[in-house]
This record gives sequence, C-alpha cells and structure tokens, in this order.
Amino acid sequence: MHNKAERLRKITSVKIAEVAPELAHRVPPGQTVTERFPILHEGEVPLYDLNSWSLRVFGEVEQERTFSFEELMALPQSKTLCDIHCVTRWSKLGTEWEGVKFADLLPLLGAKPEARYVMIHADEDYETNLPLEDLLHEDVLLAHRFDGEPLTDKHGWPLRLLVPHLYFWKSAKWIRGIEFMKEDRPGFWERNGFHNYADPFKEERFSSDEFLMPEDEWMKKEFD
Ligand SMILES: Nc1nc2c(c(=O)[nH]1)N[C@H]1C(S)=C(S)[C@@H](COP(=O)(O)O)O[C@H]1N2
Ligand SMILES: [Mo]
Repeated sequence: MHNKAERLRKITSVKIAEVAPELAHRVPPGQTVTERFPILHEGEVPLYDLNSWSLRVFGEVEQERTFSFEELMALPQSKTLCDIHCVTRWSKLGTEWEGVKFADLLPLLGAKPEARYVMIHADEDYETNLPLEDLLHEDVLLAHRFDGEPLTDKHGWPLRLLVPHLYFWKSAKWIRGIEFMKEDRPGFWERNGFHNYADPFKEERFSSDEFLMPEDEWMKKEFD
C-alpha cells in the first residue's frame, strides 16, 4: 500500500512532453519524451575535492598518465546539442553539454595502434565498454557542464562521458579512468543482461529476450 502510494506520487511529478510531428523521427522506438531530467545510478553520489581528483589513462598506451581537472579545463572546450535516450524508456530532446571532445583528447593519450576498444572506469565501481571508433564521433564529450551550468553532483560532477548515439548507460558519470584495450570486454551493465553496443534506434536494450523493461520503470526514479 505504502509503496504504491509513493510510486503514484512520483508519477505525477513526471512531465511527459508532447512530441511535435517534426521531432518524432528523433524519438527512438519504445521511448517516451520527458522534459525533466531523471537521475539514475548504482550506489551513492560521490563528492570530490577537485585538488585530489584525477583522470587516469592506462592499458594499451605508450605511457600511463593522469590528468588533473585543471589540465582538462585548459584544453579546447566544445559544446554538444543532442538528444539522450535511456534504456528505461525515457528520452530528453535538445540537451546542451560542454566539455572536452574525446577526439581532441585522443592525440594526447598515446594510444597504441592495436587499441580498438575502451573501458571507461567510473565511481562507484562502475564501468562501461565502447569501441574506440564510437568515442571519436564529433559529439562525444568528457562533459563538465549541462544546460549552461556546471554539472550537478547527481548528474556526474566533475566529469562524465557523453555518448549521445548510444543508450545513456554508456554515458558514465563520475569518470576516473580511460583504459585502452586490444579486445573488447563487457562493462557493468553489459555483464548484467544489457546489450554490448546499445543503439537506441535498433532497440539494442538487452543481451537476451528474457529481459523486459516495464514501460513505467523510469517514472519511479528521482528527477530534476
Ligand atoms: N558512474 C556511474 N555512471 C552512470 C551510471 C552509474 O550507475 N554509475 N548509470 C548510468 C545510467 S544506467 C544512466 S541512465 C545514466 C543516467 O544519467 P543521469 O542520472 O544524469 O540521467 O547514467 C549512467 N552513468
Ligand atoms: Mo539507465
């Protein structure tokens, strides 16, 4: 009884957007557009002292290195305007992000030619795998701003990955490491029933048909 009441209370707080016909092609199959910003993650929201924060680059690289937040901020900054799509069936259109373009960072990382996959390591014990090629899309950022403001703690401050063309679990929040790999290896959700690649327009949600995502799953979560 209590749980149901709690759930209904949250559902009334979700603003579902009417999608104009000219925007309909931007909404992948099985998704609902929301104007709010759901907050989803495993574990607690980590809080950082930027002076001790670092991003580690390792694996198939000529030399391991770390970046401080200051070093990343000194690099050219780029903006991405994109739609985001979560496997739990919400999409948010026209989101604006700012950060370092992965393609701009790559030349500084000394990745070996045989590095074809990347594992993104994040707090708390989160990781997600991607083909290196996908990280080179022009709109892929290591983002530190959303909607003209610094990222909030819950959305990944100080740094998160943004990979607009894949389901949003690939856009790891609180990233701490970039590992270059010769061979692919599944990350956290990819080991737990989710699709290895995650193209929302192909509905690559799960690794098997045994898994189902209830249509209202995301409405039970927290929102901004
Ligand atoms: N570090 C970390 N990043 C994460 C997750 C997580 O559990 N831990 N969850 C992912 C999932 S499943 C989603 S849908 C998005 C949600 O991002 P948001 O809370 O900013 O909407 O973060 C992704 N990044
Ligand atoms: Mo998600």
